[in-house]
Amino acid sequence: MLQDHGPGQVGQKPPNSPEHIMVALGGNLTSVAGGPLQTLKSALGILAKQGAMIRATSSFYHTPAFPAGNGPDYVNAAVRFSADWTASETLCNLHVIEAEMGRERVQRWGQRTLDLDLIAYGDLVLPDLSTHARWRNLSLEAQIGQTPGELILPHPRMQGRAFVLVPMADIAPDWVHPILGRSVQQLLDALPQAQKDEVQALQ
Ligand code: PH2
Ligand code: MG
Ligand code: MG
Repeated sequence: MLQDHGPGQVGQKPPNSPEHIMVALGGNLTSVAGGPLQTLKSALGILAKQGAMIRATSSFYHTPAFPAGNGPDYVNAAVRFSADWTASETLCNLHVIEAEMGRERVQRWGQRTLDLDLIAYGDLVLPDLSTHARWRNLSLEAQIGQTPGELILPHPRMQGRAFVLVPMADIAPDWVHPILGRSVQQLLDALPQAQKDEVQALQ
């Protein structure tokens, strides 16, 4: 289900305008706000209070932890907004929300109360094409062992993850990846059906 906020926001801007700041939300532990669903809803409330103009929010989805067996199931969602923030200011504001929800950065890809990943900031590519390609093409093992010290945009793993692309297809199916040249819907269509079937909308 797609929820659009505010009058006249739909269809007036090209799909890759800076209106498209997009964040993936995920959590699989109880936070100060409650269970993961409540945590994600609270995070959206704080984001709006910080000054983000929310354009669309996805449904909330129940997803098995990735890699398989890596802790409790997640709730995942995605949000699209515009804001008077640079990409790095956006990242800082997301970290503030994670901290408010009691997020502790202990283990890479470990369990977490709230994970807010900046997926895209319009068409912006950071830091450059060759660095982006290196992060995008890392093996799964290397991905788990390495954390980039700088902001990489679009998120280097968005194209391979149904728990990111299914919610994104609710909020921006026509957004075109500025490097891969494929829309969110096309990226999602390319994923194995079994992966997509694991992502189930909460009623
Ligand atoms: N996030 C991770 C690692 N694994 N699995 C699911 N289902 N959803 C996530 O958001 C997720 C994950 C690292 O951020
Ligand atoms: Mg993440
Ligand atoms: Mg993260």
